[in-house]
Amino acid sequence: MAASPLVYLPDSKLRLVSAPVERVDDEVKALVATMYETMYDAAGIGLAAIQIGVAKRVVTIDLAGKDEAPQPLTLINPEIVKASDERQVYDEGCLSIPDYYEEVERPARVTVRYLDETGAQKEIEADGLLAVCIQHEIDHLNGVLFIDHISRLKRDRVVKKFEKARAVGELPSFPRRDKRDRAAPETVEA
Ligand code: K1U
Ligand code: ZN
Repeated sequence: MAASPLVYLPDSKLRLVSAPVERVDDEVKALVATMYETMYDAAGIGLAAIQIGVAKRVVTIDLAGKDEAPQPLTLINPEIVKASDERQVYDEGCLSIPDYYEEVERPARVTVRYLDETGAQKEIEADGLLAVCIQHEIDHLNGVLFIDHISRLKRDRVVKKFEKARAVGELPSFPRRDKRDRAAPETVEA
């Protein structure tokens, strides 16, 4: 299975609300395989199907480091059923907004109900980076981007930069940053 091209800001597809998967059939399994190829190829820790142009509620995640065995987690039709009052902050990035990072505050722990790649219903309790990543990906399924959680000024600035770059058929460049580590999110004092 080959990787698919990524969809970048300001593509309007990123604002679509993705449709629930009715049945985990061979077509969905093929989509999941393509998503893992694309995510690993792009060195991401997560991917929503809409980021490759498919408006279905499918997410792939793998937080394993370069030297660790893969830990793929497939979430189909994920739903947050519980979120903590406690919050945490993480410097988020997005494969659809390359090389741009900004701090986002979200619930520190979430419980998520989903279907796995066999169609079985599961529940997972997540904290730390996994909680950040799951919430970031579920946002994608609802047409929400991490830049929607930052100030309007910063958001307008980054959107303009990507609009200008698209007009000349490029992606924008940002000041060079070290390759992201899997740093731990920081808890926010109440
Ligand atoms: O959905 C996506 O765009 C993938 C995104 C997931 C994500 C990263 C960081 C915080 C929240 C959600 C990425 O994988 S961006 C790649 C990246 O910058 C990164 C990779 C490893 C650790 C941290 C960030
Ligand atoms: Zn993203």
